[in-house]
Amino acid sequence: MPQKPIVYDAPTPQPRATTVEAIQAEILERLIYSVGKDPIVARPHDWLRATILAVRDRVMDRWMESSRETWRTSNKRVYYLSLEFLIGRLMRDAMSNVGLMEPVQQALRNLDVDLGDLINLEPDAALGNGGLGRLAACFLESMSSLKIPAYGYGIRYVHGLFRQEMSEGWQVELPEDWLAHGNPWEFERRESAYEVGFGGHVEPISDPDGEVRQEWRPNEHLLAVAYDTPIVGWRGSRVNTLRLWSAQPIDPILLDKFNSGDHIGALEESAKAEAITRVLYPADSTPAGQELRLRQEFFFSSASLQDIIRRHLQQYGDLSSLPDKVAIQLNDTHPAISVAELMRILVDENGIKWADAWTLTKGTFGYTNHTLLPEALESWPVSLLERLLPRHMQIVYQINADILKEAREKAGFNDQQIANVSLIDEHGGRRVRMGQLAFVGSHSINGVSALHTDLMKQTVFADLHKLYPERINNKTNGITPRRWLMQCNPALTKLISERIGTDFLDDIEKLHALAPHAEDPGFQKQFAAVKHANKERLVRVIKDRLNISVSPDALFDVQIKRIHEYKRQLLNIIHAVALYDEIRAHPERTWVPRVKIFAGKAAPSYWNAKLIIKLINDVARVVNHDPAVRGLLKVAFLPNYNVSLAETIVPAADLSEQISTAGMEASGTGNMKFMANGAITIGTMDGANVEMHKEVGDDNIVIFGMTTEEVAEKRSRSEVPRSSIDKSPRLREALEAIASGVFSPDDPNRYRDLIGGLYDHDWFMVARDFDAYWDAQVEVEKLWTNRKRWNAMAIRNTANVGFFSSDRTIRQYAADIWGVQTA
Ligand code: 26W
Repeated sequence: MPQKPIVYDAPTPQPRATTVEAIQAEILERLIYSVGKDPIVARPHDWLRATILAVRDRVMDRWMESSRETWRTSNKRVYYLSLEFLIGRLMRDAMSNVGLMEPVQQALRNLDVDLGDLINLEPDAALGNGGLGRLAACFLESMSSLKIPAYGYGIRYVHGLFRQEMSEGWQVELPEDWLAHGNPWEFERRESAYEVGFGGHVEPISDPDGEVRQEWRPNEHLLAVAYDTPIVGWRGSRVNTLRLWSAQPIDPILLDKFNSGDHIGALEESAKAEAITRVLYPADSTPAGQELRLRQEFFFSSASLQDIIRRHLQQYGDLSSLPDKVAIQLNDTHPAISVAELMRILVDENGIKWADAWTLTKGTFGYTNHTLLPEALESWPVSLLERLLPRHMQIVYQINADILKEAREKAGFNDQQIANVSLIDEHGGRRVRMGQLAFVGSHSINGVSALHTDLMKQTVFADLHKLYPERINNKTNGITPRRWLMQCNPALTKLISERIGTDFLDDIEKLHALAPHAEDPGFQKQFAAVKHANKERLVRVIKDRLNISVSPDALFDVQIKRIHEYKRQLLNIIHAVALYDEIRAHPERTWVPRVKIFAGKAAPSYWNAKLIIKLINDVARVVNHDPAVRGLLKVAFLPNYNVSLAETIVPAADLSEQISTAGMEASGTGNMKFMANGAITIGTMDGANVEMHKEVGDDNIVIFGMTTEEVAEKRSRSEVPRSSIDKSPRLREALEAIASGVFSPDDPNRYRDLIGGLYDHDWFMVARDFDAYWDAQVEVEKLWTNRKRWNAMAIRNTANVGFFSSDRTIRQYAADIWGVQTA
């Protein structure tokens, strides 16, 4: 059938009514006609599905209108390529952003269903590990809110980040199954499917005009099928698309193979195709280094680029306008192979000259770096690339030849500098460095906090920065205030609205108007009452999940994030042990009651991180049950940290632990979420803490510890850390207690090596920062005891969080990197 021309200014569907009656009727209708359930027997999951479908209907018209508008106006589109999107739950976000919370709640109440119960039933879409994935989710929401025509592209993992359970205090990983009840948010787009190839060989083809071009002939093919999810902006201003790819065999039943009698072979091949999008790699700092991971990276890069090019050609008919109409942001190096794939598409498939293609490529890509940890920088063996992506390997070599020539000619680099900018790492087996590839293929390379960007220029990319001094720029991370303030803390949002009006809902910088109320005793009382109520809620969660009783009047001292040695949960738990010793040694003193709350997952293969979880639980068991402590100190490790748990913990925190070894946390974004919700930060001068300190002022944050320079200096002089332990009896006693098995009588040697590392090299400066940390905690207790002072600080933290909104971050990306307008 010939395609009819599309008329983009045809009227969009009539928006659905948003009255309680209309919503109630539609939830019932959806329950009966879409879910197929009689209301008298419907289960909570059926109601959830029906409600999501009714809410979804109320964003469809805006979704279609948003997409039509981009076609009509020919505005530039932004594509955010990320192997991770840590979305969490979507229903409350969507309802709240289109203003449906109240009518839906009432409609459900009329049907005798509790909205809160349904919200808690929705599975978390945990298609990410941590900060990088959650940032991608916050960015999507901000891009919609700022009316940027944007798409998120990623993978529809069947199993997201593993579910964490505790077995005798050890982390156990269980498969996560977010799709078990189906996913009412997504639309499968069978028509948007692309072939992705692997392996095979490259064939030189002579064109009639004598030109030789290369043609990649893969020997393995599979299908990338699109699944679309609407991403609703604040006040429904715009609805963008998150397009996630699922891998399927080209011929789903492999009929030929099956019919020829090779039943097992047919099934194996189909399972192999689907394996690509089956699970998320659960490591957030060490590259998996496995072929399947590279397949994931290429699979989603290739499908996304094919989709982008198809859309561009459909609208503009020609690729020379690509950088004017398309901006592609690479979220870390995970999609970096896109640089070679776009070159292949331009040169091999569209006959564009190499030099022109390179200009188009650089004009189109931007690359964000999220970590400096040397072990986290991705590289792939040349041999693997040659086998899996032979044409891309050739392209990488050709790009590299051009870069090395420039380095020699333009910059006059010496051999070492040339080796540093090379895309090929020649040490220990030849490997392609994906950071270098992403860098040279992009017109913009950004870090995620001011400090991190400076360090990028000085360390990993020092020589590339010399070669291309205009490219590196900073874009300090942000968080969406919709999810991380308005939705997770409605009571605080209401209180703020009553005090300064509702302007801040649309422009979070307006929270500055709160600052003059910081010392107001009446406002302080209300602010503290909201915090107290949030703490009571968390008290119940701790009781339900851990059977630990804690008082909402205690100081809630919180560290929630991935478990990693550089994040120094170990420093925090050693502090707990030292505090435990002191409380028992000095029962006559007045102690500030404190609850240390931890949550976070460890990479399954990261032994020390898992051991630190066990240590926290071992310390908790002893401390929580020791009558000599009189409940003054409690330790709670909440299992299965995810976005939803964060939404419960963050509003209830008094103290936010951001204590990474200076120079190692690229930015941090949890720190910003706590700040928004009026917690005081205890932190090092690392990542975005540096900018938080600047925004909130020295009096409203507790900073301690070695600076980046001091850490570097100590590491370079292989000084023995033992002296800092010998100098500190408090630290020594705590370490000896842990190492000698006081908390692990069943296995007294369990922590010997972990603690031994602190005496030996102390790479993360746990021992050398301990005394400063202890003193900072004493300072915290002093501030807490002066509750007026504390409350004023808390209010000032909320008042000054505006800078850390992802709306600000996205405005900067839009203006400086993408060249697109924002609302
Ligand atoms: C290849 C294995 C791998 C996977 C993920 C290596 C590294 C990563 C990420 C880059 C880790 C990550 O999530 N980084 C975090 O990114 C956040 C958003 O920019 C920052 O706030 C955190 O400081 C940074 O650790």
